[in-house]
Amino acid sequence: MPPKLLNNFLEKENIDPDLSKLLFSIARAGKFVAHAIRTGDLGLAGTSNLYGENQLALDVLADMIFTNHLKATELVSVIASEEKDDAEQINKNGKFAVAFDPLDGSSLVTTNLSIGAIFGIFEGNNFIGKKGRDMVASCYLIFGPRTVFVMAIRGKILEFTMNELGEFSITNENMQISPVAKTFSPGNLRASSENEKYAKLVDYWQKKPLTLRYSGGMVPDIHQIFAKGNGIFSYPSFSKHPDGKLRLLFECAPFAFASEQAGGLAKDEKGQNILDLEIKEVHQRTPIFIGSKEEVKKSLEYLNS
Ligand code: P6P
Repeated sequence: MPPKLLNNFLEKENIDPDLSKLLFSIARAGKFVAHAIRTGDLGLAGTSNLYGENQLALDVLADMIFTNHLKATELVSVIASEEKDDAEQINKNGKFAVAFDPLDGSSLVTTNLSIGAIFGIFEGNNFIGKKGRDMVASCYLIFGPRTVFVMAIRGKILEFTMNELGEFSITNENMQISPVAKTFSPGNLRASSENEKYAKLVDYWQKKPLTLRYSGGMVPDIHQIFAKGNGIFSYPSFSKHPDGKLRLLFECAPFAFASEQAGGLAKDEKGQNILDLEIKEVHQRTPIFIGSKEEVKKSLEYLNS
C-alpha cells in the first residue's frame, strides 16, 4: 500500500485548490527550516525583534525561508510575522493573508528540544478587525526527532510526518480531543506566586491527578494534546505580561482554530473564546487555556471563582 502523501490528500479533499497550494508550500518550506535547524548556525544574528529578543540566526533564516515560499505562491496578499515589526504587503492580487511565527521556542534549540512554526490563514488582505474564527485554515510544523506537519481546515485536522524521502506521509487522518484531560501543561508557573487562583488550579490538576507534560515549547506542548487526544495547556497573564505573553494572531488563534476542529476549546482568562477576540494589532497578546473542553471550562471556574 503506497503511503498517503500530503499532495495526494490535498488533491483528494475538496479544498480550494489555491489553499491546497498554499498549505503544500508551507509544508515544503518546513523541510528547509528543519534542515537549517539540524545544520545551521546557532549564533546570534546580531539583530533583535521588536520585543528586544536577540534573534537567533535560525529565527531570521526561518522567517526568510517561509516568507520566500509564501511570496513564490503568488497567492498571498499580506504577511505578518512574529519576527517582523509590521505586516508586509507582498502581492496586491493575493487571495490570502498569512500570519506566522516562523520559529516558536527558538531558545530551546540549544537544548535540542523540539520547536515549531505556526500559521494562521485568512482570506483577504488584512488582519486588523478580524477574529481567529475568520480563518480558513491553520497549520503548524514541529521540528523534533521527526518533522511533523499538522493542518486544520474546517471540520478536519490531519497530521503528516516527513519520511526518509522528504515526503509528508499521513500519520493521523482526523485528530480528536476528548473532553476529559489526563495530562496538563502548566505554562508560566511563576504566575502562581502572584495569582493564588492559578496556584490553586495547578494544585487541583496535580491532586486530580493529571500527568505533567511540559517542555517549554508551545508547539510540542500543545501538539501532544492533539496527538494523545486529550490534555490542557495554560499560559496565564502575570505582572510582566498583564495581557499574557503569547501572541493572539501568530500563536493562540491558529491553535484555537485547530483545537475547535478537533472538538477542543481555547479561552482566555476571562472565559472569552480565543477565536472571538478581535485582532486590534498584529503583536497583540492573550492569556490562553486550551485543550480538553471540560478541563478548560473547569480551569476558568477556578480562575474566576
Ligand atoms: P516562558 C517560547 O519562548 C514561548 O514563546 C512558547 O513556545 C512557550 O510556551 C512560552 O514562550 C514559554 O514561556 O515565559 O515560560 O519562557
